[in-house]
Amino acid sequence: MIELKEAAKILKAAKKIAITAHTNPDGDAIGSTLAMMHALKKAGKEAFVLIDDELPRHLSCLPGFNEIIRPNETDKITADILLVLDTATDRIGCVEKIVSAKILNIDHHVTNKGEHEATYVDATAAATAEIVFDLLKLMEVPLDIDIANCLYLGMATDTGFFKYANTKSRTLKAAADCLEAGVRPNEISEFTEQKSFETVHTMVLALNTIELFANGRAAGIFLDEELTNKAETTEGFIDQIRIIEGVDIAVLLKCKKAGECRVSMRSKGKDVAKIAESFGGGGHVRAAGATLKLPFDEAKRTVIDAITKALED
Ligand SMILES: [Mn+2]
Repeated sequence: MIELKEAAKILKAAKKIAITAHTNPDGDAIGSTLAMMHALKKAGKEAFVLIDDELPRHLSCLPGFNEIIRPNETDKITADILLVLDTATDRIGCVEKIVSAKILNIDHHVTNKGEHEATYVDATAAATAEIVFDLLKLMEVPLDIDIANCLYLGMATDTGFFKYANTKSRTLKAAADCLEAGVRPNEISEFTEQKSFETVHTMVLALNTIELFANGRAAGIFLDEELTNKAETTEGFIDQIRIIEGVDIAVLLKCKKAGECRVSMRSKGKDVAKIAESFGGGGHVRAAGATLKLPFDEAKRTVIDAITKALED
């Protein structure tokens, strides 16, 4: 593990930087990587973003979104540094294999154990974008509107628009600086939270699968393959059930293809990172997820059992 000023030094010394984040990218993953791309270019470096996955359309408002490269497994890329953001290096798909560069890993996931020497993890940061905000200060790269939009979106999406427990005064101060640089919060919200009619309709169908368990202390929505593929995005679905009175853990299970389900959990207190880790996933105390290589019914049973057991402890 290194200090953040060491990370700033490493980046300052590099000329060509490949930037990546986790597959199944969220607002913080895309926001942080694009903010770094803009900042590094501004500092006179060659910088580009590689994401080995489809990109969510609701993030396409971000400046630089169309420059993100989806790499091929057969590509060979060399760079001075591979900057891995918002995840440990195990969730970056083929990027891990095709890029030869020294790794610099910056993350805020408590489950990141720092496999590489140049790893900086701040689990108290609400978002990786919040760490990037500090990093750019150390690198003396001033915020411009592009960087600010990317950082603001990263912080906003990881904090449920500044309402989850990870929202600190430090988060709001960084967000305030982004507003000073010209960010319009209403525009970011309108664009990223906007959903198609079909998606809202699918949300209604998804909410119909709701189940309360663990004596009412947990609620879940469970999307089989058909429902999962109907939904263009499931962003925000879980927020509709985490508000239920008495519910500590809200869970969303989706099954993109047969035998592979993705579970996301949100809690008001219980450590869901621990539950996610028991499935080989990870995350934060109050927001975590994992992929289960199980058929839908079995995955559902496994998730309900694990959450019920955790709430009994
Ligand atoms: Mn994040």
